[in-house]
Amino acid sequence: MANYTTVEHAKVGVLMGSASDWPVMKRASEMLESFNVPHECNALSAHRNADLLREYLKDAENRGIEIFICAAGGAAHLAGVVAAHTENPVLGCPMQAWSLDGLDSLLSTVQMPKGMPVATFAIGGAGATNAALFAIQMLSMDDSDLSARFSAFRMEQANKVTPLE
Ligand code: RP5
Repeated sequence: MANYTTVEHAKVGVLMGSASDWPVMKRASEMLESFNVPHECNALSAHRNADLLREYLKDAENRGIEIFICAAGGAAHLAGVVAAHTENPVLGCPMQAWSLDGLDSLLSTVQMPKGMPVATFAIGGAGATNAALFAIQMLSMDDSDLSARFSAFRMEQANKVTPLE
C-alpha cells in the first residue's frame, strides 16, 4: 500500500507525481540539502493517490511544512491540486514526461485560474533547481543565517561568469 515519508522539522515538502520524476527532482532536494534546509520528498499523484495526497497535505501542514514544491508531467495537476488544499506557497515544476517536450506539463501547471496561484518554474532540471532556490529565498526572509548562505551562493554564481580571453 502507498505511503509517504516524513522528516522531523521539515520546512519544505517536495512532491512529485511519480517516482519516475525523481531523477530530475533530486536536484531540488540536493539544493535544499546544500543549504541545510530540512525537507522531505514524496511521490504522490493528484490522480492516482488523491486521498493519500489530501491526507499527506493535512499532516504536513500540522507538522510545520511551510512551502510545497510540486513536480508533475503530462496533465500536470499536482501543483494546482496541492494549492487547492493548502494556504502555503506552492511552487510548480513541469516535468518533460513522455510527450510535447513538457509543454503540456508547463501549461497544465502555469495556467491556474485567478485567485489560486502556483509559482511555476522552467521545464525540467533548471526549474527543479530554481524552485529549491526560490524556497530558500522565501525561508531566508526569517532566517539571517540562511540569508547569508544564499548571499554567498549568489556571489559564487557571479564569479562563474569569466571574461572572454
Ligand atoms: C505524471 O506522469 C508524473 O508526474 C510523471 O511525470 C508522468 C509519468 O508517470 P509514470 O507513468 O512514469 O508513473 O503523473
